[in-house]
Amino acid sequence: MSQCDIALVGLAVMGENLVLNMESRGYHVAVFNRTVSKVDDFIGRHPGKQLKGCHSLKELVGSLKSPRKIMMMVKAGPAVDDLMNELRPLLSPGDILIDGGNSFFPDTIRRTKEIEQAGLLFIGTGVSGGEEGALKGPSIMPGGSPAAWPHVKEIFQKISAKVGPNNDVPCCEWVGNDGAGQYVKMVHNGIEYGDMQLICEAYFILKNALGLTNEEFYKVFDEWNRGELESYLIEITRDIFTVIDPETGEHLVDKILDTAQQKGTGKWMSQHALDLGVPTTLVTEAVYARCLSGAQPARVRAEKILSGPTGKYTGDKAKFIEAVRQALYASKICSYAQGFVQLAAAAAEFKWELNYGNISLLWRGGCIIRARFLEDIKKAFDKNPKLENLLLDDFFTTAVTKAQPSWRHVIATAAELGLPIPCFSAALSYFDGYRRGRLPANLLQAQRDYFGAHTYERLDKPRGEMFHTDWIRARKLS
Ligand code: NBP
Repeated sequence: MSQCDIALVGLAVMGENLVLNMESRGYHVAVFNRTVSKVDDFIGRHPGKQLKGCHSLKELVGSLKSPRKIMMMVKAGPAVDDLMNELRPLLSPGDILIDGGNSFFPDTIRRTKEIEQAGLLFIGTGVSGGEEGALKGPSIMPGGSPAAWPHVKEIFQKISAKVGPNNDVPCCEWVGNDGAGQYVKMVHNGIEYGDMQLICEAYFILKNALGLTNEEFYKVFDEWNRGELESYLIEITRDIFTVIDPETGEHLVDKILDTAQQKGTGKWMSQHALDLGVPTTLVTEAVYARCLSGAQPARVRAEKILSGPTGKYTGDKAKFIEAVRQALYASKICSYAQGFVQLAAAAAEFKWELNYGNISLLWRGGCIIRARFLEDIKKAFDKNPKLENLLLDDFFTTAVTKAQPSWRHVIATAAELGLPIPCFSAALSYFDGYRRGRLPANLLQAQRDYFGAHTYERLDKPRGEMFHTDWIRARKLS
């Protein structure tokens, strides 16, 4: 019976929840898992649903309407290629293979090409929102073979998160060719690293400079979540401060080892920023902050040897909390500005036609970085689709200008009190560097030319005309 609308392979946490989401929107879904016992277990746990449990890939493929749509939700990496190799001989021209895992975008570029050469269509899609998002409505960022999109558009948009005044605008739109969807998901994850680290730095300053209690943190984050910082991450951070450890009766957050783990998508974004030659400094600092947190035993040893300031902030408490809020907002704007600059550089490199307003809308709901201010980003790109940098949009120029005194005060105070805030500082350095028409690279070019005859351009001559000086002969020693 060829009646199922779509198939899904990989019944782990994401796959199971996506299947249930699709089924709840009226789709007949065929499912398969490498460990076949999990198929029967899953079907057994969900009686009466429009699901078809299959015990082989052949059975799965045979149960689908044409063109067949098969979504793979398996561990990113070689598992995807192995599964594709098993599926390919079972498929017919025009059938669509969809990889919904966190695949590295060069793999998606390669797979799109391979699959298209075999006469099939490929989609590599970012899916964000974790377990709950997968079930109730994730943010979906599809890219790959454009001809595949009309066949999956309805299903994807129906299962995705919705935003807008009537809650009917799907957080799912076609992103672009081959690896574009996975790239946008990677940038989403990198920005997520930056957002999380910025929130942690705000927490660290307020905890150490003012000595806020967890009850006070709840109120601060609750307040922040009512304004321009309103977002999923601020909301869950607020709620974390309410949780009590049943074992000790104390706040759970204070019992957690300060060593952050990572799965690598933030690192991928930073690595590719370096390849592209764009300064995505906040995400990179956020990755490094996790690395330094991981060196916890070394930090505990160093703490006994290296001294520094230990004082508290002595000024007005409420005003300082507001200053930290503004510093967080301005830094977050810089982080997103960097993310969109990287997207534009990648689009130029891979010849993707990205719609930046749509991308900000994809992140508006369902995903981890969902936030009110993505609406403002969408407006900025709708106003000017070729906007060079978010900081140059009137709304954001005004926002950072307004926040500037507080932003500088917070960073100066943190430096004086010896509190590390790498992402706040990176944001301000980026802002100050970007707004300067003249930077010290004139001296750097002189150094390069001095030791390596690398030549330099001159301010007073046409760009591209190169000069060299014999610095040893020319120097004047007093
Ligand atoms: P996992 O990433 O833990 O993968 C487990 C699934 O992959 C199981 O169904 C497993 O089958 C299957 N699998 C493996 Br491992 N090797 C296979 C192979 N060679 N052939 C066929 N199947 C194979 O699952 P997940 O956490 O649900 O994530 C799925 C994808 O979604 C990943 O790429 C992940 O990065 C991405 N993602 C996850 C989240 C999240 O919150 N967890 C969020 C967004 C995206 P088995 O049962 O036989 O071992």
